[in-house]
Amino acid sequence: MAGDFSLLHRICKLVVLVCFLHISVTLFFYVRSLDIPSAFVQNQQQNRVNRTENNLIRSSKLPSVAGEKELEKPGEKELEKCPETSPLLVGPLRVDFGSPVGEELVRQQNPALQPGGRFRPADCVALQKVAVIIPFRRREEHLRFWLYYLHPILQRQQLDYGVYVVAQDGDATFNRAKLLNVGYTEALKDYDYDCFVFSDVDLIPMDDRNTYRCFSQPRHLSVSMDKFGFRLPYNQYFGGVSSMSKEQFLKINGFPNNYWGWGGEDDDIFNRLSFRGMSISRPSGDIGKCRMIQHQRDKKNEANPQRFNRIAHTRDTMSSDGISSLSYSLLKTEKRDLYTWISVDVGKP
Ligand code: UDH
Ligand code: NGS
Repeated sequence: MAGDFSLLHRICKLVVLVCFLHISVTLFFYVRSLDIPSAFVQNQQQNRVNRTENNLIRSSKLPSVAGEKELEKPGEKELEKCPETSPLLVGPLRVDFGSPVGEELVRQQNPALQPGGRFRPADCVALQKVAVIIPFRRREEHLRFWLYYLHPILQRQQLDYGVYVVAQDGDATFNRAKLLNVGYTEALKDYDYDCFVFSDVDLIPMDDRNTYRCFSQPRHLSVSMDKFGFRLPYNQYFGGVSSMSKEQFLKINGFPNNYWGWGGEDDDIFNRLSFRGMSISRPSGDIGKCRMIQHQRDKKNEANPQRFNRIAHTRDTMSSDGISSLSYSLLKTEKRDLYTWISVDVGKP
């Protein structure tokens, strides 16, 4: 009986010892997990390892202006790639054109802009280098609204971007698509852009998740315009705002040069894309909402009576008419505070 008791006593002591050991080990790890400074150092070290293993990119501390070579300098900061989705996005935006805005206000609100309307994020390397090209003639008030709304959006989208306003000089009939070809050519003289966004001056996105960048297929961005009741007017519609990588743009020989006046050039671009086997990528109707600044039809941009005949022959004309046959006279390139101004003589019909 006494023997049984001492065995039980020894088993109990063993159990208590095991429990004590268990509690001590648990306590040790718990206290270690509370050790914030050392956990932080550990994380930092881990981050450093990850950065070296993954695509480590070097870039100067301050974003440098377009055209500068990316040379490593002493005191440089290592930057990682920006994330796929910018953490700075806020979603739906209030857009109204009730009271006019001045350029001074836009300058004040965008202190990080470089001359020529250039920007790149300071704390990460943008995923794409985007040239935003605006066809233009005598729409100064619209341009101020565009700059006021778009600069903050494009910066929140963490893009390495530049804005190019391509202004048709003189009073000849307007030629939107040719101006876009000029914008593509001139922007590439400025910086090694890999993506091109073509935007009318009077269209403002209502949601910053509608990223002004390029996708694996050409992108139509202005899919849900207020003037069309926030829906596509027709499935093949490719007007307003669109984006294309350099490769996609060259695959279709750029845009047609011979659409003078209003209408059809965007349908020709759509035809080019489909004849080259590409499809159109679009944001959802919700994210793709945008407002158009109301206006009257411009002078010297009357509906082009030849447009129906031209779009019926895109297949035959696209390889001879496009970026490969573009000719124009460059009158002036000026790096203004909020955009690069390109004044051009595109000729006449
Ligand atoms: N554009 C100019 N100046 C012009 C003509 C066109 O800057 O004189 C540019 C501008 O970027 C515009 C784009 O080219 O947004 C497309 O012009 P558009 O006239 O083809 O298209 P928009 O949507 O007007 O501006 C369509 C006709 C509206 C008639 C409205 C009648 N109430
Ligand atoms: C189509 C035009 C397009 C134009 C679209 C929307 O009819 O160029 O309307 O125009 N195509 C032809 O005329 C062949 S809008 O209402 O925005 O002025 O983009």
